[in-house]
Amino acid sequence: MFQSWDFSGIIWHHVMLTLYDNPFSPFARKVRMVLRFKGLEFESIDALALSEHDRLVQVNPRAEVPVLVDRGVTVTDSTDIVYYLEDRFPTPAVFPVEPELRAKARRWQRVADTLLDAIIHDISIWTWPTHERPDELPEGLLQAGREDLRRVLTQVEDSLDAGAFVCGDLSIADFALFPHISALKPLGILLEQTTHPRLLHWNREMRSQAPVQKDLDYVKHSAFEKFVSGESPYEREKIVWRGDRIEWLLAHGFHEWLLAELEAGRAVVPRSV
Ligand SMILES: N[C@@H](CCC(=O)N[C@@H](CS)C(=O)NCC(=O)O)C(=O)O
Repeated sequence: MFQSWDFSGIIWHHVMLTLYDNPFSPFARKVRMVLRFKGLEFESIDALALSEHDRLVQVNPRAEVPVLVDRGVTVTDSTDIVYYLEDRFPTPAVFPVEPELRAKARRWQRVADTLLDAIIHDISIWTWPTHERPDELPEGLLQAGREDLRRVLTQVEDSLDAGAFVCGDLSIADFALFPHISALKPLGILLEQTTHPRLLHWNREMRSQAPVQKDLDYVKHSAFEKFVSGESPYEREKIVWRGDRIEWLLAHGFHEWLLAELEAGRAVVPRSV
């Protein structure tokens, strides 16, 4: 590894990092923002493209992105990847130093990854440009999602009392939350100045950060490339349902809908080993 400086003053580490990636995955987006925040260059493979499936299974039998490969070390799961990157490239850090703030950052990463992701995934599949759904949203699902989202967003609003970012300085909590918060508007869930002034301010601050800006551009450019100017390279019918996303459906009584999806072969679960 060697280091160099560009004119912006950022130290760039030249290492061979490969990210099994996908432009639209919130977990991959979190990892990409952390990589860029740390000034790391990486090679990206859109591993959810059907043509890359076999390569993805070789590094992750669950066939999920993101996966990071660094000098023959393979790390799966976005949170494990973030821990690995923090250990290997400690500065700039994405975890706060104080134990209390570290616990807060870890909690928000978990809430973003397991709860916000589940709600947004489960209510949005009918809007995906990849899948042509034969059915309509089951009655009550969108409302249940909106209610739970309101509750979580109020908690984020309350936790933004210390400054512009969730844990004071920009941290993993912000990078984990951002992909989900930025998915709300397309779902018609708007943050209001009267109820969520701090979140709106946070959203603006986040969008002005270089790693976030760069990722938003990448997502936008990829959406055009994959869905407008070319033919979608992704799966069109099946949806892979992992634990948290199933749990949220079951918690709201949509087991019959899920069963019908499983029976129709449209719902599948990840391979466990
Ligand atoms: N816990 C995992 C979850 C990763 C995950 O759910 N990835 C989804 C994309 S958002 C995936 O690869 N799904 C497989 C598929 O859609 O084929 C992490 O944090 O990395």
